[in-house]
Amino acid sequence: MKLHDTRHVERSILVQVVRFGEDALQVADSLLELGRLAETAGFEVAGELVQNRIKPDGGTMIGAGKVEELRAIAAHREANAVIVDNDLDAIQSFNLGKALGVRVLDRTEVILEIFARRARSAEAKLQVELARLQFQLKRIPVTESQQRFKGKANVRGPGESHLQLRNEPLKRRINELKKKLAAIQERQASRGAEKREWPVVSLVGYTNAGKSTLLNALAGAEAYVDDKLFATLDTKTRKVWLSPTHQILLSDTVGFIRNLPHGLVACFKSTLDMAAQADLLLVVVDAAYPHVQDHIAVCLGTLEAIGAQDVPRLLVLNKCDGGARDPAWMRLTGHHPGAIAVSARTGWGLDTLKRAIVAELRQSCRLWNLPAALSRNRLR
Ligand SMILES: Nc1nc2c(ncn2[C@@H]2O[C@H](COP(=O)(O)OP(=O)(O)OP(=O)(O)O)[C@@H](O)[C@H]2O)c(=O)[nH]1
Ligand SMILES: [Mg+2]
Repeated sequence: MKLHDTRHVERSILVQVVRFGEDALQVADSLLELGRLAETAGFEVAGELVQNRIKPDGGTMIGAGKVEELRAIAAHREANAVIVDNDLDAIQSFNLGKALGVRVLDRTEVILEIFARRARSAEAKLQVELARLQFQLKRIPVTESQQRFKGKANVRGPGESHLQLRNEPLKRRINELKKKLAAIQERQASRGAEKREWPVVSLVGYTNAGKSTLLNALAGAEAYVDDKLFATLDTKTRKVWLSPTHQILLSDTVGFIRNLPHGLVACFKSTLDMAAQADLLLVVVDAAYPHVQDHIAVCLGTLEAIGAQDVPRLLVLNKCDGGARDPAWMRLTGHHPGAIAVSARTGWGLDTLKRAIVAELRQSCRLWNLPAALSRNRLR
């Protein structure tokens, strides 16, 4: 598949439709986050348009009047792309693109674009290609002839068989990719089963919370860290000694984000399965972020979506650089009594975190209740 050429910077206008009753803070945050996503994907943000609607317009999401306004803004700001925070369906995307004469993307497409730029390992590349193709399949260009049939669900339009033909190669490639990914997953599962002599602890959490920095701080590893969303797509696992007698395998994972498309979650299944099968999850959040509760809620929702809701977990409030007097920690401690505050950057709180992991695994992990296995492993 030809990826869109993003070597030159595109100027974009962000668009958000706010529905009646939506939480004002959450939608404002979502728009800010869209701006960061756009910049990470290589776009410059040249303006914003927010519209309040009772419900999105079926044809263009924003309705004819706003389309005109948006076209004027895009022309005035010399923008060549429009990025919509809400999910567009095939018809809305087609109509908006046609009316505006610029490239139109929604949140999912921007995330896909970032993933395509970031994927390094063969597995991550396959996962991203699968996600893009599945997205493309949903968005197979809506031709004008098809549009005429919109709303007449039982009418078989002339475009339909043509469409089926166009879909065939896509579907074949999707099946091929799924098979390749399943084979990789099987190999990993058998290797994982052999290696599973130590408890597995997975770092999960909102993107940019500091998971990779924490892995590096605890394991002396060199995972890629960046102040960008979705810096990590290729997961790393490292051995970490928590005490002279307790070792764990600590793994990094791809970050979570609000409205993470289900298709993407499914494509990163093998990566996220590592979290679902872990003995303990460290749910890492950026405590300095003002609406951290929203991020915690997104994390818990995503854990449920990947079937990891029953894995024991510890909440780790990262970026408490001010130590015990850190304002974020002081603000949150009452709300999350079991949480551990740390600063992966300064190292503050890491010893407490290690002790908490040991205590948690002593209770829940079968491996640590087998002294013979432990001493055998220690001799290796
Ligand atoms: N101030 C401060 N910044 C931190 C801390 N830990 C991480 N960061 C910064 O936060 C940014 C994101 O860190 P990463 O470790 O890449 O975050 P991540 O959770 O792995 O992010 P993704 O892989 O994108 O999901 C980087 O700029 C880090 O330097 C911390 O304890 N304090
Ligand atoms: Mg990372």
